[in-house]
Amino acid sequence: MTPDGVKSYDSIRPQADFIKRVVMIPMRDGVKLYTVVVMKKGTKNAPILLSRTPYDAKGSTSRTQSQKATEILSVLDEVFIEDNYIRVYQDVRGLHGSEDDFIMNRPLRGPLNSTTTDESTDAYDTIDWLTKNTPESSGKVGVIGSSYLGFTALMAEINPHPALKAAVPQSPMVDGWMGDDWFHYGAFRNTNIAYTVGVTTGKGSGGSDPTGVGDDYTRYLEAGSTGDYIRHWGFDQYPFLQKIMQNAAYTPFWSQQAVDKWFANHDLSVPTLLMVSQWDQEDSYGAPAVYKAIKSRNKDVKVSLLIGPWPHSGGNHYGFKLGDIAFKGDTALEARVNYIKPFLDHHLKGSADPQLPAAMTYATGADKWQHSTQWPAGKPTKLYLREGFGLSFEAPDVKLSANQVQGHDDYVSDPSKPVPFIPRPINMNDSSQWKPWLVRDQRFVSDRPDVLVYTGPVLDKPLHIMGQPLVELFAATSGSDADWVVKLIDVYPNVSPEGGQGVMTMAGFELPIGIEIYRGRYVRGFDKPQALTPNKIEAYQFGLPHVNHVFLPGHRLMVQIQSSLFPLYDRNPQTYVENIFNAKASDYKKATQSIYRTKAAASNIVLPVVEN
Ligand code: PG9
Repeated sequence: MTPDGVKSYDSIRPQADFIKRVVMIPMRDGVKLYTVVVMKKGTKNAPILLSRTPYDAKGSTSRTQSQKATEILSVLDEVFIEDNYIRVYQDVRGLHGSEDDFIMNRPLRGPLNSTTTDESTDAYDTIDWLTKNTPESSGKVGVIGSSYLGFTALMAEINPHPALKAAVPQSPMVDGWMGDDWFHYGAFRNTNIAYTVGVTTGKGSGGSDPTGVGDDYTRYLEAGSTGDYIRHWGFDQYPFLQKIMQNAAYTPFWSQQAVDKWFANHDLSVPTLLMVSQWDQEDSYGAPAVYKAIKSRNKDVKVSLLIGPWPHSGGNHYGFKLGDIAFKGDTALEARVNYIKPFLDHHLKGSADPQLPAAMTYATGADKWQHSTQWPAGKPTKLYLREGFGLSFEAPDVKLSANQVQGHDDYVSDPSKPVPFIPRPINMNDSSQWKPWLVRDQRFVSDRPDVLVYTGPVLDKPLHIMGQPLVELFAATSGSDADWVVKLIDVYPNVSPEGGQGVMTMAGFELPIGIEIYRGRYVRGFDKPQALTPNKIEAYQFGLPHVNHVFLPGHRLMVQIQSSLFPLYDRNPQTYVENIFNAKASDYKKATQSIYRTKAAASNIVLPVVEN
């Protein structure tokens, strides 16, 4: 009998082109994990491709009620299942069909986990069992998966089972405070409240948060602080949300579970292809951070980074377009066929070595894949904010006048009217709003008085960047805390080549190439929040997401600066309070923000420019 109470899936689907087995795999502590094994009939001497998921192994292997393997599995799986791979999905400990309790991003055994198991031991035990109990297997295993599954793929590489021969962690959750799901540089991401409630309710089948409907902008604003929102709906009973509220700063709770720190201190033994999406609205931080950690330990280790023009996990779906941006072909299929599969075929089946370069990235704007021997590939080049709301590669020569009137641009940030991250009404659970938000035309906020807009001249030749743009912002606030949001934008020419209504969207389009937020209180250290001195200039430095983009002739560079991105990120009260989750209504105050562009305080973005 399978755990689902049927004798065998093979016996109930005699016409199917696949075999499906459901097994409960025992872990070292006796806990059994629900696992679905799928392969085409006739598969033999085949590698196993494993994904360990919080998103329902049963659902992941029954996309439709079809009798064809390609139709019950995901789009990602097609190229593998058609070519003699065994595909395995397993529910992580505590979710769906698996036994025990669920711990979000279960940390490795150690200070944060006093049990005898973690995701790395569960991967080990699973691989051990699968290789011994799957007669069709060749004994070689690869792990793959995006996001939470990317996290479990990375965990499998920690003290790996000898049969694990290759890993493809895609947009893995690596450091949830620094820049993956939970916070970005200290600003909390409200989207995750609903996620946490959904994933941890009813062993993962609890659905979304029961908070009613309506514009999220209004719902979160009316609630007060994010802590008030969480308490109002009773979500403070969820252990992970409690942990989040207790660990608003970069405490050991976050630093000790950051997966890149493990890779910075241990040798990599499993061939690894890391992936991230250029417009990854959930986990833009993790893959490049792990790549950097591995290379900083040993620059000769063969590890590759693949960046595609997708939203989060987009490499596992169709990659023809994102929002209003269209690409030349199915960029996601191209990545699977040209890079991921040859990489896995080599390590799992002994096929020819595709000799993947250090980085394979899709140049948006130029619409082509490019190979680089190092990442970042561009040369750091400062793009300065200039007087008259201009941008230039020439540094400003302005001195701050004695009365401080010259040399800065100001705006008033009012926490009672935060800048929306997408046009209202907002429903963060609506994937049609959520997935493309990072490529949303920014004209919907360009005219707000609390958004500063700096624009460069019309380009007469292409400007190509490959790497991570770095923000160096010299700014002051009249308050005692502040958030700084910086957006690097590609402004399309204000022409509509075909003239008609239908193509007007792209005339003057303001395409974000990177958007990031930084919570000012951490300027002296992420573990050392402190009140800002009103009107004192501070230097804020932080990275935008990694990109490969060509700004085409006729286009212009733009930088926008603002102090909120609501309700995706919680509001900064702009008055220093110890823990923003507990800010009171009276703490939320307007503040005047000043962005400096003088010789001594020359705000800029360091662009990784490639000379073509
Ligand atoms: N990035 C995912 C996630 C979202 C929110 C919280 C935790 C994880 C994921 O897609 O798995």
